[in-house]
Amino acid sequence: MLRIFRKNKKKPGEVQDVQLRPAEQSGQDLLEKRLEDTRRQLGKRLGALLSNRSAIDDELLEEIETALITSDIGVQAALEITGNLQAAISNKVITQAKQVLPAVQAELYELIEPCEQFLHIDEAHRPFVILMVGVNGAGKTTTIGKLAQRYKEEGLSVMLAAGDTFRAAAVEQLKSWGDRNDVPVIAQGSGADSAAVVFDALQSAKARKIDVLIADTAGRLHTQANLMEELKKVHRVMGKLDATAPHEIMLVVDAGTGQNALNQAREFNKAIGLTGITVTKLDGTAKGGVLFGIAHELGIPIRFIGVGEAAKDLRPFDAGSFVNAILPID
Ligand SMILES: Nc1nc2c(ncn2[C@@H]2O[C@H](COP(=O)(O)OP(=O)(O)O)[C@@H](O)[C@H]2O)c(=O)[nH]1
Ligand SMILES: [Mg+2]
Repeated sequence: MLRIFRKNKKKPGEVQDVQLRPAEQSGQDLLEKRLEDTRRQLGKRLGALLSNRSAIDDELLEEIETALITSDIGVQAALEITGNLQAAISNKVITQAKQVLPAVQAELYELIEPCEQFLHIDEAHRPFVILMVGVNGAGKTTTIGKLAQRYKEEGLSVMLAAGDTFRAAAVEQLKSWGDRNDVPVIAQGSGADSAAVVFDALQSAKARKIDVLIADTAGRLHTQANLMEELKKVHRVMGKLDATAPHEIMLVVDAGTGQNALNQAREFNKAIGLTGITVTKLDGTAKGGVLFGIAHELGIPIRFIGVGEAAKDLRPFDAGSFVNAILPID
């Protein structure tokens, strides 16, 4: 059962509700199943800690802190949560052990809820340009394919730009997603200038009145500095055709890399400024807690989560269902 209900955060004139599809709304069981490893790491461990426990003492708080830290939530966020618990215990807001788990759940929700910001494809921008960045293997190209399918299903016209020109296979991979979804892919073959490919694609998307242009990029060049310079160049050339583009700079990180995902978010954000994050491969990892670390340190909107290989396994990030899936209270 869902214990946390989404608060109505909508301010007048502001559209920021997560738009979950019916299958996503009713797919809590499936989400729990896909997030099982993280749930075992965090939820079951905390549950075991707290069952048959009557006294709330310092030892308990320390054990909770350890459980949170080893769930990849990050030291800072874990300390903040246990600090708040300590305060609630001192103030007699929490007086019984059975109140602790719901309090942890509420803390986790409060921490991550600000990052629940749905990516709206703003009609004021046509094409709406999404620049995808992230290290090799994070899931960029796959996520682009899934997004292409999602937006097509919503009736939007989509175009893809094969901006990862560093690896020959990357262009082919993007083309096959394009073929599958009947979406045009602008490419120039491997070794081409990434910025030139993206420039061409944006020009073509404008001429064809495409709704959404999604640009793939390389995840590794000869050095990290080279990569960041290339991404800045891609950004710059887009600006020559549309001063407001890109409208989203989305980092893709693999949850399974744990604290490295947080490092990547930090580095990419510093170099090029991120407007959103997608966290992939939450199925098959116990490190899903890293979302809280990202939320705590960077506060960047978490747009989507990837919980499997299929297109439908890319879900808009919804804080309530995520927290309920990894730390259910029954
Ligand atoms: N299980 C699972 N695999 C994923 C997910 N997202 C991506 N992958 C896989 O991760 C691998 C690398 O993805 P790719 O898109 O090529 O990464 P890129 O180098 O960043 O473009 C592929 O085998 C994908 O199928 C996910 O959410 N769950
Ligand atoms: Mg790729």
